Amino acid sequence: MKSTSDDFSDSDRTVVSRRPKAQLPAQPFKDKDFSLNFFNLMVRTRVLEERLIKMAKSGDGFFWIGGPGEEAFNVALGLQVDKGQGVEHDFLHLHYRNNGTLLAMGSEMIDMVRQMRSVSTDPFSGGRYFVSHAAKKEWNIVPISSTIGTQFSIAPGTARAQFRARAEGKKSGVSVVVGGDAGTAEGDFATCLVWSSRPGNELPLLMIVTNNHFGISTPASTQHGEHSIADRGRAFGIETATADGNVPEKVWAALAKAFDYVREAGRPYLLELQVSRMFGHSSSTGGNRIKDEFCPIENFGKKLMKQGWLTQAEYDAAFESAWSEANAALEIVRQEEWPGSETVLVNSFANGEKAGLPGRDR
Ligand SMILES: Cc1ncc(C[n+]2csc(CCOP(=O)(O)OP(=O)(O)O)c2C)c(N)n1
Repeated sequence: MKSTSDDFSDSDRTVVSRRPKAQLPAQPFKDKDFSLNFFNLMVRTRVLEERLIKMAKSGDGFFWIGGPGEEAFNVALGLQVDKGQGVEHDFLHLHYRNNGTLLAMGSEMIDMVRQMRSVSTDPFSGGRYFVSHAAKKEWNIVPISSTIGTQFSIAPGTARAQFRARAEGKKSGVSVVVGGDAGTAEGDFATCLVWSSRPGNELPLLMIVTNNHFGISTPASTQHGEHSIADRGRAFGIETATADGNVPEKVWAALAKAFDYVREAGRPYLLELQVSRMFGHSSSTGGNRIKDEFCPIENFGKKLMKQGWLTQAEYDAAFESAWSEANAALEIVRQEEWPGSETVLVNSFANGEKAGLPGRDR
């Protein structure tokens, strides 16, 4: 997609978030260190995705899907979320394009490289699920689903637990659910709108639709009669907004406003973000760079250079350093083992004990 604007001047806002204020400057993109850290996380996210794409193409993996083009959104979400385990912290019901959110939260590239190669050391699924499908109990990251939209009918569950905690006067985070534009055609999306907005039972749930204007190869323009997807929330009395998800300052501000609202009001919020899809849908559609797709990293890099905070040499060095990290991760992972057949039922709903295999939990 084309970004709606590359004007960065007036979108900074005071950050009010559950994260300790000391960790984040009040005007984040006026701070050089914060901006460069944000840029580096975007670069590491992009390089990780390109490393994963090459793995799928060169026999080190089977299939690729991920989020190149969504770096600005991914990093902003990862830095704003209240990370932790249990209802006191935020729950994340993510999409399969959110590796950058995990990196911004503190995951290592090697975690995703391991899942791509399906090795037993994969921290998310022990080599049993495909790439970009994280799950991490310690950070409330609910297993990512490859059936599109289903996260929207699951997310009200954690939001409901948080609603109850709030009603009992306990500390509570919020739930965040992320999905694509095409996924909003599923009944799960309607379920989410209904269940999050029942009068007297409104849920602390932030719904985010990343609109890249395609469902695999179906243009969104041929599917959506509504003016914007966010408009659908209005019929349910849900606070809504649309924003440019490609410009760090804008997506940061939009997310901060949404998080503040959900945390403070304990009510749902629907945020639609316009994002790019820089390598197409997945390896099944080629995984090749799409010409003329707006690149959030090039754009942000140019802005940092204009401000005198980054040189072209430093820009290039950021990519080189990220590539060294990604390549080193692959070298390690190539030496690791695939899971044995004896673990095939671990963490599944099947009763492994009957088959003489380990039970449900490790
Ligand atoms: C229930 C279901 N139907 C169909 C598919 C096949 N499918 C995989 S991705 C996709 C398109 C998703 O588009 P969107 O929701 O806009 O997300 P994007 O991939 O563009 O981020 C489809 C139809 C699926 N995975 N699950």
